[in-house]
Amino acid sequence: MAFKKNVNLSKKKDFRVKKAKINNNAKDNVKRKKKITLSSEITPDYANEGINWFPGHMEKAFTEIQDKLKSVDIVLEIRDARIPLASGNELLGKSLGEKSRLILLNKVDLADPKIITLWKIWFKNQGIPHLFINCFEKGSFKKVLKLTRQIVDDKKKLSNPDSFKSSSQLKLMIVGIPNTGKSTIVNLLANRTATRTGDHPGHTKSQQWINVDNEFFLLDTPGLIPPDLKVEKHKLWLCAIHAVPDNVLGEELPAQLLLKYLIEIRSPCLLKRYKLDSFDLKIEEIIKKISIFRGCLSKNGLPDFDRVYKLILMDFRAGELGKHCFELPPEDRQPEERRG
Ligand SMILES: Nc1nc2c(ncn2[C@@H]2O[C@H](COP(=O)(O)OP(=O)(O)OP(=O)(O)O)[C@@H](O)[C@H]2O)c(=O)[nH]1
Ligand SMILES: [Mg+2]
Repeated sequence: MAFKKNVNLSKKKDFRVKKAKINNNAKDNVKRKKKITLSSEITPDYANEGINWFPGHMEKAFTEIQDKLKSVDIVLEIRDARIPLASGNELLGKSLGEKSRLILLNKVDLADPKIITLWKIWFKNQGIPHLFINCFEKGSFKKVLKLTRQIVDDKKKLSNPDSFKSSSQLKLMIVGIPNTGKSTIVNLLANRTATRTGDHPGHTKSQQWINVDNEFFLLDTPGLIPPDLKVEKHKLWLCAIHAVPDNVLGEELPAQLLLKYLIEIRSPCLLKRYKLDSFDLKIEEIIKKISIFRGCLSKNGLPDFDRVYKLILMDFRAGELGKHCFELPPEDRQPEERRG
């Protein structure tokens, strides 16, 4: 409880400063778009200091989650398998205290299978209860409920070995950053359309209880961005996977980072998707070629950057640019990457 008070106090103070910056921030975003020129090296300028990554409705949702914590048996934290750590929420994690937690790393169909193998080893070595899942594989959801019950039972057994009895009803709270598939998972667990889903962050606006055969009670919650986002690269990945609405930062920086990454790893999907014949071009040349190929040109024949960046992000989110993981487990990272 003391933790909750401290968090709220410091956040409220932060909020007043940030709120004042939001309007200016929207204007800055527009200015930044107009200013774009192609230089020999496109370096994202991380001038996003004024952006409010944790708006008022998220603070409210966070408080509501904390209020409900004591009444649930276990928390299912949904993350994105493409960024297994950066899609977590440290503040939320800390606020769980002793509450049981199962981490579900969703959208594994969009993630690089080789890197997922490394992550599975990492999570296992850390002793963190987890499952890598994707919502198109309905079979995996029986496993989710079985493991959920097992975690709750194991904890009960430990604290009360002599009079242990498995509960006939379990209350599960589903939390996580926006657009990771929380509501889709709730519907799959319930085996019906019990809550609305949609491919844009912030779809779920309020908490909702869903009864599954009087055995499981699922609490769907609105997505939360970690309020203490520090690593610039993580902010951009969260935008690229669409956990953050595109109008917050704009499409330019996430799309450029994505392109740079695909060029760096020499992604065959990038060449195939846009009929490119080489990676050995300056990034602005590649953007130009994509714009020509996809008909994203403005009247003066130059790339229509807004459209081409939108299109690159759309293709990536639909899996058209291949399966990728942007984070490696800490021990597999290069020394200079280990902090990010
Ligand atoms: N490729 C892929 N897409 C998925 C998967 N799970 C969910 N989605 C899609 O992700 C989008 C977001 O799903 P939601 O269930 O609404 O996500 P949410 O976490 O509830 O989102 P908010 O309520 O906005 O926080 C939808 O378009 C889903 O179809 C998955 O395993 N793979
Ligand atoms: Mg939702």
